[in-house]
Amino acid sequence: MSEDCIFCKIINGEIPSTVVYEDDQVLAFNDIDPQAPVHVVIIPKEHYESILSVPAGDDIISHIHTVANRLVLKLGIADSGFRLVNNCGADGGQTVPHLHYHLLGGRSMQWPPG
Ligand code: DGP
Repeated sequence: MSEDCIFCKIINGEIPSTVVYEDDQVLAFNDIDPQAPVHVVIIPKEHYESILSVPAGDDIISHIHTVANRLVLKLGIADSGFRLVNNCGADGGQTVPHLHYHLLGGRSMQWPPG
């Protein structure tokens, strides 16, 4: 846990969120500013500042992808397609310094992203 981290506060219930999935390693909740009909944020319960902070051999990224697969089925976006995004660092568009993946679906996506 990191004291000033918004996502750590969501994990410990200090900040409310709409949780769509939880297990001992991750929490997934609806984004406060959805960019698509489905926009879920998937985070590890352990505080890593970004993907660069994850130690080699840690299986958290693999687990997040497994959870994303479950969620696309649960949320009905498996057939139409979806996007799983990790923003890393300032130029990557990361605004919350707690590792997270965005799961977006329910509309057609554009490429390249802005
Ligand atoms: P990023 O820009 O990749 O760091 O994405 C951070 C996302 O987190 C952004 O889409 C908005 C979301 N977010 C920030 N604060 C909160 C919050 O308090 N509650 C929820 N549900 N989402 C939040």
